Amino acid sequence: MTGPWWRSAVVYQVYPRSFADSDGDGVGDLRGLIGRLDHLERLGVDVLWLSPVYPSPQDDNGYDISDYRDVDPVFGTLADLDELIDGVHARGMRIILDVVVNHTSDEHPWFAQSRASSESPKRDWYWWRPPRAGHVGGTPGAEPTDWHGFFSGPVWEWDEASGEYYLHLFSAKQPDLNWENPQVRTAVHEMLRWWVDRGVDGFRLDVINLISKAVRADGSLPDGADSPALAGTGLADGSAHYTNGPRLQEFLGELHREVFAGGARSGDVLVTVGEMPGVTLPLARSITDPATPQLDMVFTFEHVSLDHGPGGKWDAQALSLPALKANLAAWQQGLGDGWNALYWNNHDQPRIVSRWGDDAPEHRVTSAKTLGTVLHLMRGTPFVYQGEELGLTNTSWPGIEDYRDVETLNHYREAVRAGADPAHVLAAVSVMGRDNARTPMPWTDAPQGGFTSGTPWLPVNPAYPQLNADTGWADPGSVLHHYRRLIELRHTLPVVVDGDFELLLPEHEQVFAYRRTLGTQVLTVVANMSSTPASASTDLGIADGQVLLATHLLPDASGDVVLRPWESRAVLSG
Ligand code: ISL
Repeated sequence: MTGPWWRSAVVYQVYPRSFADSDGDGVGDLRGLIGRLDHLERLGVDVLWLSPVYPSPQDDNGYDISDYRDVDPVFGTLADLDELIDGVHARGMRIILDVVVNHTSDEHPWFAQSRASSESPKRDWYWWRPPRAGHVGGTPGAEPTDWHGFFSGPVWEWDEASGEYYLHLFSAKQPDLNWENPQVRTAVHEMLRWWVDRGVDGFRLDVINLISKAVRADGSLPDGADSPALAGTGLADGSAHYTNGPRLQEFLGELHREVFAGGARSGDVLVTVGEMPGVTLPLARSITDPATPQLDMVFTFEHVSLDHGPGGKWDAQALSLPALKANLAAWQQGLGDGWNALYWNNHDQPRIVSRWGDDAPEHRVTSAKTLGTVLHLMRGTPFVYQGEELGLTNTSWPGIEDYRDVETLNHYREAVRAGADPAHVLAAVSVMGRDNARTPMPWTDAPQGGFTSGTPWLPVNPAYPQLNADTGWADPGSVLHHYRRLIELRHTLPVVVDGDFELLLPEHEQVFAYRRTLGTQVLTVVANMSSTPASASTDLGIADGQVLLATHLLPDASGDVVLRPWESRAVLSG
């Protein structure tokens, strides 16, 4: 197989708060994770992506960092993290850290110094702006721009003491760093090199396409555009002014030169993946083009936005399979020399088996397997999010008081204040809320799924007595073993890594089919993505091939393709 090691790798994301708790405080930790590395090794993944464990007030579960060079006591110590890095390496795997450098916590010393006075040498490390002309600071409408934040409400927080506002695209406890200031960039480079020296193999960079803001020559920022999703909030969509901004590629190129080009301590190349809400395909192609080194991969949000309605994320609608196929195929074929990051799930997305599969008892296992097959046999590096390999489902609770996620809680408050029916908002939250992804990992059928001996910070999925890692390992027909085989196929079959991609049956409403070709090797994937039987009149040429993986025992039928609900097959010929 050609190219750097990460082209044939599979990444496994651990959200440490929900992975494994070693000390009974109900929150997962590093020692818990160290004790579960066998699970990852057995699954066959190559890379562990660790969501943030740095010191943090935990306003956004660690995506609000108050010290970039230590570990929060809730997760353990720096020595535990060193041990994790060694433990991962000893198993022949690698580890990448999640770094959040678009913003810090408001409790980071940088921000404390910046806030201390308008004369502070660090004042300009963040975005401080006076009230809108003619308005009194701290009153509604006085914000420097009318942008709506990712976590509801305005993106500006009034600071009475210094008489200015600071910018926070996320929660008020996550002030945005000012990347225009070269000192900020140097500080970020130094911090990242410090982690490389400690032995990490790369980074996942949080919302990294938001770091360049469209600031005018006079220092002002433009107002946003009207959006139906924001009706009733009095705020506008400012994303055009902070997404994929004018200096983004310059900053990324500099990051590459200053940090990534140096490689890992092991002497190997590092791997980098940038989270990029709102990234376009041409931009992703340019960012991941090895000829102009910036990042190795980016996470697109296009496919996971296809079920958003006119009201946005909280207005979910049915997925159109032809639209999903068209989008994924465009990314498969449109990245040029760049490389895809393939994902269905992470800690921000609802569980895929509940979202686009069917989590009813008769379809959960097959739909989870089929979704896995379709994703893993495409071109790119697949990312598995903890629990996805078990076919873990969404969970919902009766009242808003049971939810923990800052995005969900803020949205609920804002929507209800604007007049929405609380039951309706709660229903939307149960479908799309981020806590769906954050219920603790069920390991065994013991109380709390073996996640903790105490009370978990978020309830365990009630299905845990049957749906857990132990039962998965014990059953050769489980989703877990299916994922293990998919990962093995990537490691053993060059066509999975390097093959060209061709979408078949683009208009079919139920069937997702594609062909990968490398020389004479042809891999065909055919999947019924629905809960009813599907047939395709076309001969897909799979009758004579070798079946590599199938959700069902093969039917007696020969050439014609008739698929049972959620049936899928991967067939190799040539
Ligand atoms: O979750 C989302 C869907 O509404 C996104 O808006 C999400 O906030 C966005 O993808 C950015 O995510 C990343 O940065 C956030 C953090 O809360 C997320 O967990 C992280 O993945 C702020 O750091």
